[in-house]
Parts: sequence; structure tokens; C-alpha cells
Amino acid sequence: MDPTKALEESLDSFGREYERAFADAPTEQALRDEKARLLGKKGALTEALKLMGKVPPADRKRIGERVNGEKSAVEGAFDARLRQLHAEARARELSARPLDLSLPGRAPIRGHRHPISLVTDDLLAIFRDLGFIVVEGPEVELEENNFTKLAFPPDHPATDMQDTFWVEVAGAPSDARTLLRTHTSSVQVREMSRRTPPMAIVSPGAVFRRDDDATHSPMFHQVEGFLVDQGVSMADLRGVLAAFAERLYGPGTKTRFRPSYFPFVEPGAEIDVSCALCKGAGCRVCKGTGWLEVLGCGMIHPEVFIHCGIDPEIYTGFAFGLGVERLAMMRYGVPDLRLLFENDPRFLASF
Ligand code: FA5
Repeated sequence: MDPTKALEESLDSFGREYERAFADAPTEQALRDEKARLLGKKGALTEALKLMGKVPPADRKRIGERVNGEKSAVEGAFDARLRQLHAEARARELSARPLDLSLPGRAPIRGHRHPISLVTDDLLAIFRDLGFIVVEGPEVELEENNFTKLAFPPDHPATDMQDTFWVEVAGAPSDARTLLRTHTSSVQVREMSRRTPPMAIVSPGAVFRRDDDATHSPMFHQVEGFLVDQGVSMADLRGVLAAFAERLYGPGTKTRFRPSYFPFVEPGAEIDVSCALCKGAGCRVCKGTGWLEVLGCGMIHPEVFIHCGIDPEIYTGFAFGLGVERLAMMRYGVPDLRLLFENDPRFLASF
């Protein structure tokens, strides 16, 4: 066929095609898609223009004007259909049920801190008032800081595969074993090795153990505290922890020391606090005893001082470590520790 004629026919059918396509487009997006398709690389217009090279020079000017005319006709038809779609949408909006401006607004849901953060902040505030500074340590630790320098014997069960998550750290020296710290006591080693007494430090953070039941979680939080100076005695430890318990649970809260063993303290103790819920009468949370175990503590072992470059002939000190989840469970009456980490909004919204 004569290329001029063929091109003119293509342009005619192109004209019919876009008119129909635009009229059928039900939404603005569909309309825009149609336009992109019609004018795109594979569109009918592009196809028709491929014939342009074959059109005799005498016809080219006329055909060129026609092509430009089609292009601006497409734009015009597009704009017209777009206006029409907008007008239809506006008409639907106006004829829809009226907006009731007197309806009460929807209050935005306010977030809040996690119960573990709330309790940790309260604990740190109490110790800050008592003169302690807050220092944090890393969660991935050297075996040396977590166990060896804290005088754990090499066969201590806590170092066992059952309790400790061992990790491989790229670039760590090959003779240094690394783990997820099992307690915050590793911060004692770090800070005592780089500071000169006196020092009074608290250190909050996550710790990890291969434990999992209603009162044990593989990841939980501790707050470590330690104080080193000349002439520090068990009486100072007792005084600090009694003041802490009264601040946390209110005046009249009693504390009791029970002898206990931790390799890095001598003597060692566990502290029970009179149950804040039943005031010592016995309830479900304290399992009828009237007391709740909250922390481990003791006088820092001379061997730990030596490992950290502190002279045990000159200095003494105390240390304690408490489990934040247990305190949070007691404060909020949470029956299962795992609820604290499941992040169920129905549970978290109750704080
Ligand atoms: C320690 O971790 C010692 N580092 C504490 C310490 C510090 C003693 C300084 C002496 C001097 P223990 O393993 O008992 O001790 O843990 C301390 C507290 O952490 C416990 O009283 C308990 O409240 C909490 N805890 C222990 N294991 C878990 C667990 N799996 N999930 C939740 N809380 C736990």
C-alpha cells in the first residue's frame, strides 16, 4: 500500500483507539495508564511513525502536521476525561452521606516505655541519688571478663554449654573466647581495670543464658552495682541495699540477708525483700513466704581485685546484681516473665 495512505489510516485508527480507551478508563490511574500505553514505545502512534521514513517528501509536511495534531488531540482528550473523572468524584462526594463534624475525634494512641525500661529507670534514679554513676558494658564479652577474672573456676557449671551462649566474633584474637555475657558482673572487671578507687558504679543491661520457663528467660536484664574504696564493709552494703529497698517499695520495707555463694564475692549473700504486695503476710507472688528474692551480693573477692590491678590490702568493696524482670513482675503482678517479651499490645497497654 502507498505508505502515505497506510500512515493516514493508522492515524485514523489511532484516533478512534484513544477516544474509546479514554472514555472507558474508570479511574484517574487507569486513564494515566492508558495514556502511557498509547504514547509509549509500543503504542500505536510510535508504530505508525515507523512508516514516516517511507512517506514521499512531498507528503511529509502534511503528515507531520497531522501527527502533531493527533498528539495534542490526545493531550486534550486526556485532560477532558481527567476533568470529567474529577467532577464525577466530587459529585459522588457531595451526594454521599454528609460528614458529621460534631462526632468526637479519634484520640491518637500514645506509646509509652516498656515496663522493663520503666523499672530500670527507677532503679538507676535511686542509685544515682545514692551517689552511683551509670556505666554500660558490651553484651558480647570476652570469657575473661565474664568468668575468668571474676574467679570462676574453669569447671564451674555456669561456664558450661548448658548455660552460656558462645559466639564467634570475626577479628577476635584466636586465643580469646567470646560469649553473650551471662551477667552484668563483667562490667565490674572492665571498670575496675581502668579506674582507680574510689568508685561507685551501677550498670544496667541485657544478659543471656540458656534458660527458658515462667521465671527464666534466655535474655533478661540485670542492674549491677559496685563500690570500691578504703574501709568499705558489709555494713555499707547493707545500708545501701536497705535504702534502695525502702525507696523502691516504700518506707518500712524490710530486707534480709541469706548466705549464698558467688565465686567473685566473699562473703556472698542473697537479699530477700519483704513482699510489697502482702506486706509479709504471704501471697501468691511471694509463694506464701512473705519474702521475695531480688538480688545476689557480697564483698568483692580479693582475687578479683588482683585480676583488675587493685590492691586488696588497701581497698575493699561490695557488689550486687539484681534481676530487673523479677522486680517488674513483683511491681506489676506479672505472673509469667515471658509476657514481658512477647510484645502483645493488649498486655503492654496495661502499664
Ligand atoms: C548473678 O548473675 C550475679 N552476677 C549477681 C551478683 C552480682 C552476685 C554481684 C554477687 C555480686 P544470679 O545468677 O543469681 O547472680 O542472677 C541474679 C538475678 O538475675 C537473680 O536473682 C534473678 O532475679 C535474675 N535471673 C537469673 N536468671 C534469670 C533468667 N533466666 N531470667 C530472668 N531473670 C533471671
